[in-house]
This record gives sequence, C-alpha cells and structure tokens, in this order.
Amino acid sequence: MCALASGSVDLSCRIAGVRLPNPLVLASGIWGTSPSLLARAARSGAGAVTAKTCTPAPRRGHRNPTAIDWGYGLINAMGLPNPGVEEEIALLRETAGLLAPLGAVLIASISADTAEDFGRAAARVSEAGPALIEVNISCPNVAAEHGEMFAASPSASAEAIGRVKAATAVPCIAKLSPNVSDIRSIARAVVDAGADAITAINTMPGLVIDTESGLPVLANRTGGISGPALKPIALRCVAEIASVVAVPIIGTGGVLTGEDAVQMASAGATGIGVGSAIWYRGPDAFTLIRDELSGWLAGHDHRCLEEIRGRTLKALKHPSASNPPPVPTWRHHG
Ligand code: RRO
Repeated sequence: MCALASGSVDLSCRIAGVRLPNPLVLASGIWGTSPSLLARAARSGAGAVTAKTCTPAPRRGHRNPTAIDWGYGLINAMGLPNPGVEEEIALLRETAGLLAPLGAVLIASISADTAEDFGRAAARVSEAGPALIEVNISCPNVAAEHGEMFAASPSASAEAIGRVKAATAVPCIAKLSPNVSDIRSIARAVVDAGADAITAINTMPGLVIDTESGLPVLANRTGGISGPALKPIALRCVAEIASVVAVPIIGTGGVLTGEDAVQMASAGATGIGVGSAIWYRGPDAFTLIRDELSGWLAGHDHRCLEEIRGRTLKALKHPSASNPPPVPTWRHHG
C-alpha cells in the first residue's frame, strides 16, 4: 500500500488525480482572502490551500460581529464577503505564483445563486489555473438572500455540479452540508453528476445568545458552528459518505490535532481540512498537526495514512463486532 520502508512516514496523498505533499488542506474562508495569507498557510505546512469562496458579483458580507469563540467552538456569519469572480482570478493567479515554489496545491472555491452561474464561475476561475475547484453548495449564512442552499437537495446539488463539470476540465470537489437529513443521498447525487471529490463538511447552523440581553451575539443572528463542537458531526458525515461513494473525501470539521486527523482518516477521509485550528493553535497549526500525525503513524508502525483510512467503517457496519475503546486512549480537549 505504501512505498516507503518501515520506520519512515509518507504523508502524500491524491485528491482527484492531484498529488498533495501531505493531506492537510486549509479550509475555505480561513486566511483565504489574500495571496500572502494563503502562502503563509503553505509555508506553515499545508498540503493544499483553499481560497475564500467567490461569487459572480462582489459581496460586502454581513455586518460585525461576524465571528466569535463561544467556548466549545466558533460561530461565524461572514455572509460570503468576496471581491467577485473577476477580481478573484487575479488573486488566484498571484497565489499560484507564490505557491509554486512551496509545493502546495491551490484550490479555488466558487458559489452562485443559480446552477448556470455555478458553471460560469467555474469557467472563469479555471482561467487562473487552480489544480482543483471546490464547489460551495452549502454556505449556511446566505439563505435570507439566496433561499435554500443547493446542498439541501440531491437534484439541486447534482445540477450545480453538472454545470461545473460541463464548464471546466479542472477537477471539482463538492462541499456538502451537515444540515441535511441524509447526507448519503447528496453524496451519491454529486458523484453521479461527476464530482471528483467531496469536502465534508461545511459549518452547522447554530445560535449563540448573550445571557444578559437575550440577544443573538452575531449581527446575522444565526451562524455556522465550527471547531471542537463540529468534529463528531463531521466524523459521522465522513463515515456515512465513505460508506456509499468511492471518491476521495476531504474530512473537515474540528480537526485541531494529529489525533483528530487520525480519526478523520479512520472515518474514511483522504484529505484533512483545517480551519478553526488556526484560531486555537496559532499560525503554525499546520506544522503542529502534520508533525503530530507523522509521529502517531510512526509510533503505531504505519508508513502512510492509507493504512488506516476507513478502518472505523467495518465497526459501523457491524456494531456488534466492535468494542468500546479502552479508556486511556479516549481524551477530550481542555
Ligand atoms: O462567508 C460565510 O459566512 C461562510 C461561508 Br461562504 C461558508 O461556506 N461557511 C461558513 O461557515 N461561512
């Protein structure tokens, strides 16, 4: 399975035919607004970086406050601020130039109000030469303006992905929402429509209330939950998706440590999304998580992540065959 001799660890992986030097992927929306910050993530050890989602026209986003740490995770309602796809092309080109000597992969991210516009945006960002395009059909914070997200329905999801596939030869990654009754049906629909990979998951809609005033803390009132509170939900979604489709999954949601990354791979992820970890562990989060992951694999006589990928799935299929883990291996943060 892994080419290396025992003792050394190879973290490289492939997403839709694209080689990543390691599986850590900067999640969209974190540092993704500027070429120098995207390059900073790559220098800190990210195998791939995802730009902030762009839309056909520029958007100002929501009023402040747009993000807070509420204790067990973060909540954000940025409102998809971005300079629009035309300016994004220039930003992506500049980012590609900065990333080339660093060996990290560039992922563009697009969103739109209609399936046709998803196709148009995909065609435009392709001109900047990203290795992959993430198709964000699951933003939780723009429903008031845009209506129900595409990711809520298998047919709408498939239509958006179908338009993207028709518009560009760049492989695409469908970004799914946890806020659906059956994420497996959405995963099947996007893969049938041609998605080359899946990012699971976007943030989960939530509400944080200020006790004294009784008011929501965010100007948008509700927002998307990320960080530690999201991890068990992300693991469940990744496992459910891995049980029904064969495309690579970028498991995203609450990965703060190398052990969290091991759990994501165990659930079936090939890539590991990293977002809120930058808030919790600082700008060197990628180096820390990458080294912890290598250390864990080496310490358990594994030479690559492939050796443990999906190892939890059998226990989920046959629950009676699985035993609870021994107590000392279970830890919580904080
Ligand atoms: O900008 C946002 O408010 C936002 C987006 Br586009 C998204 O996909 N997920 C999220 O939590 N926030």
